[in-house]
Amino acid sequence: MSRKEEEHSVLIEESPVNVLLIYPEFPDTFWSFKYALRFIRKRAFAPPLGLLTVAAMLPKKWEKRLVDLNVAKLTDKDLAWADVAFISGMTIQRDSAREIIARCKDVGLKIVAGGPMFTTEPDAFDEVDHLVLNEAEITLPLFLEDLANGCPKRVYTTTEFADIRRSPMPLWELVNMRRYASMIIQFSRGCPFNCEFCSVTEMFGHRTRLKSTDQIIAELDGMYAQGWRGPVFSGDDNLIGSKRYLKEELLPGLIRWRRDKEGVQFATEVSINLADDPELIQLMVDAGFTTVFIGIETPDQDSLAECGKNLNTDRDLVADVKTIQRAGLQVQGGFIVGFDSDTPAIFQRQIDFIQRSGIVTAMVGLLQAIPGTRLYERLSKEGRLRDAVTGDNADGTTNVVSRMNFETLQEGYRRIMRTIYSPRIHYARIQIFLREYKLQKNRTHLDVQHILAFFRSIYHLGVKSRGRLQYWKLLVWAAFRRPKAFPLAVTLAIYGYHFRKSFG
Ligand code: B12
Ligand code: SF4
Repeated sequence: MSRKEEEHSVLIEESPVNVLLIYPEFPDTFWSFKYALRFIRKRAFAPPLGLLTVAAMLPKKWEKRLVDLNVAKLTDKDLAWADVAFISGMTIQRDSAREIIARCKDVGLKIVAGGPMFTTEPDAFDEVDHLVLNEAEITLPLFLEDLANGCPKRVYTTTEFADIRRSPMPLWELVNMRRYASMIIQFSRGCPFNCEFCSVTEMFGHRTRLKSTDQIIAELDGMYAQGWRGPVFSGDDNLIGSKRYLKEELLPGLIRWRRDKEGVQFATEVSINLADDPELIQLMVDAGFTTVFIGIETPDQDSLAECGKNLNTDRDLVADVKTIQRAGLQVQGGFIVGFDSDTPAIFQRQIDFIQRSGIVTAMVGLLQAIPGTRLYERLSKEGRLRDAVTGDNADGTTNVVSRMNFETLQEGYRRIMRTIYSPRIHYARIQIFLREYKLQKNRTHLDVQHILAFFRSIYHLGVKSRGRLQYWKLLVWAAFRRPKAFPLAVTLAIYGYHFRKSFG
């Protein structure tokens, strides 16, 4: 047997293989919700769905363990137990992934890696033994087959998109649900639109691929059977890419499923044209959706045209957001500054827009050019790229050589963040939102930790923090004017605390 064959023999053997599925740690970011999660004593937002899905595709007789570094430590014992490590991750988890890879190598563990970061920058990880890239539904069986035949290659990749109706049910049993604030599923992948800066269509295609309703119900049943009664985030690129299927199949299916269930509510990502379809919004609300994230990007028409976000042009975007809020969905928004068409006036316009729309959770970032996007190609031709992207589009960095003076852009960006999350503006925005928002019946699932979170917020926001007076004003206002939305007002106030802390 050659040395190479020997190296792989441990994986080919008929005896069970111990697979350690490792998810790297997120740094402290907008979406980490680190400071907010402490209030409800949770360690992370959601478990790594990619790894749980991959785990379900591995041979049944293989032993599997998940170590999500966002909720647990990777111990030497874990590494000693394992025969092979399967690592996933987004670009933002790069540093932690590198540390994990080094530790695996130190103890001689074979490494198989996949997921968004490895797919976008496969050349950056020489130490990885096998890069199983793109969607594992296509590439993993090829790797497993070659492995069984004793000839696994280093890189597996594809230009095809998987039929996700064949994706297996994620292995929920590997997850300690108590450590997470939310569970996660994925109804669909892909988006029909073509925004210049967006990497979604490059990675997941323009055709919306949906799981079947039965498949989704089975996933939810699995989660529910394991005791989950809280929020469920659906990691869609744009859930409403196929409206007919949603209206005729998925949403009626979810409505039926939720009839005898407690507590489960959904959040997802959609495009602004949801506002044009009151029937669809109502069905989503009836199916248990409470929150949608929408890429608004900018109120500037020229910048929208520049980035090809045609679906957002020539609309009254504030009115659209309010239509969705009035129908019963909270809108979170993504915003970008640094387009070629932007002038220094954009900073105040973004602040005004965010405030008027009552988008309490607004993720604002500098325009970044992600490899593989049309923007990256254009700027590369124009010689306007520098550095590598950090992977966090809300950290105030960019690899784009901007048309606007860079110091002006950075200072303007900081001003937006400082302003919209200052206690006075943020608490006022919560009120603007709650005045519009149609709260659904029985929507709020409160457990002991949520009640304790309220008392913790009194200490941290009402006693210790700057802005305590505004915090008390918000509580009094909510208690008298929107009593049923009181818990939501507290939750949103806690989010603001996280955004202030993580923005520094
Ligand atoms: C849900 C989600 C989130 C959740 C994360 C929940 C969690 N568990 O932590 C939240 C909302 C917190 C989030 C935040 C962010 N996200 Co996000 N997110 C998604 C989304 C919409 C779905 C991810 C998902 O669960 N998919 C379902 C699973 C089944 O798919 P998957 O993870 O890709 O796994 C498949 C393959 O990749 C592969 N695979 C995955 N892992 C492995 C491992 C091995 C060993 C193998 C063989 C295969 C394999 O097989 C799986 C099955 O096909 C994706 C877009 C998308 N459509 O995937 C973006 C996406 C992952 N996010 C992205 C980004 C940039 C971010 C943010 C930095 C900011 C932002 N733009 O939102 C933050 C960073 C997070 C943080 N904490 O700071 C990018 C990542 C790009 C990159 N190169 O890293 C994506 C791809 C969207 C995009 N194109 O812009 N996100
Ligand atoms: S609508 Fe959103 S997901 Fe679709 S291409 Fe544009 S930015 Fe990407």
